[in-house]
Amino acid sequence: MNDLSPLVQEARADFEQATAPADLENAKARYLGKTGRITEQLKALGALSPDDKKARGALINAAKQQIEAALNARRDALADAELQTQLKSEALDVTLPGRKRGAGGGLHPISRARERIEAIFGSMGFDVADGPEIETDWYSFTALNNPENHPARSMQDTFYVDIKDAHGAYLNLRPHTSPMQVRYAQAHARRYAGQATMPDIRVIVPGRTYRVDSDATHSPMFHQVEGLWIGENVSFKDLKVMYLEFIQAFFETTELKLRFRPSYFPFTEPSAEIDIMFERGPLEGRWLEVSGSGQVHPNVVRNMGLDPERYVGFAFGSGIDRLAMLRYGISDLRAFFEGDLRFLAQFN
Ligand code: 2U9
Repeated sequence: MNDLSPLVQEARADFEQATAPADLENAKARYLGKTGRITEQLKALGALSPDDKKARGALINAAKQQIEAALNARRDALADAELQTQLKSEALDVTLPGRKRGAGGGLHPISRARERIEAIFGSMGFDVADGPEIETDWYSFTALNNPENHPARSMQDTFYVDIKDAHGAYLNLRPHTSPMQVRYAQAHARRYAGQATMPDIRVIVPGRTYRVDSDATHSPMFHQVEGLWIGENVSFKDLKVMYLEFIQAFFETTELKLRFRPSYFPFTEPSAEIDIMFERGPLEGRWLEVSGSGQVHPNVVRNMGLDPERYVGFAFGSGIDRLAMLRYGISDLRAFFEGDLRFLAQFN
């Protein structure tokens, strides 16, 4: 009983086994608590002689100090381990990429398609014009060889505004961008009136257009791009070459075929639908209608203020939405107009 080092060893081992602070406090009580083993030893001192009490007391105190030192060391170790675990669980990986704020918006796929179209035609010497969406009857229909009460008007059935023009006809939401081509051509003709020669009219008009139509492939508001090339020496050959150039640039491939298929439009004669067929890729092997076209009708040339005996040319019209659907592989037109950011964000 004289040697207290086995007790100190036992306490040390006991403390080592404690893996949680509560276990350690229980182990402490077994040695230093009210009925702990060191406390018992101290209590037993009372029965000893003063000399023995002094010697024994010093031994017990030394042992007590060693046990307390072991206890504190273990407390520190446990606290340190707990801190390490906490640090690990709350670790911040500063090498991770930061969380970005939203991209802050981007171009709509239809705008991207329109910009591509403008850039391509721009590079081929075409001007880009913009004009009113609310039009008069004359510009939307009559000037385009589509007289009042003619059944061909139903091809461009549109919405009307409850306001009448100077001739008593209701204003309309333009069913195509052609009215602006007429306005552009008129301005061009006026500018060069009386001069010996006039530079060719070469213009595209992209913009919003309206029809009474609504399903997976038709929207009451849609986007068109129409082109016009008028001059003294313009032929269908120019249309074919120009259109092939455009479509190859737009789809970034020369692996496609072009086909002109006879059609009817009031403002062109002869008229043709333009179909393309990809020789590769997901749309391979199917003829796809991408545009209408034709030689501008002499009546329309006259309505521009030009002599149809002298000036001829061609026009074409495409749905920008349709071109964008083909280019980006979209099957439902309505996705363009629903404003779903999960759809829109894919294009930026
Ligand atoms: C003027 C004279 C003639 C433009 C043309 C088409 C044929 C045509 C449709 C294609 C798909 C409209 O968006 S769509 O539904 N357009 O088929 N457009 S020729 O002819 C003009 C334009 C202006 C002064």
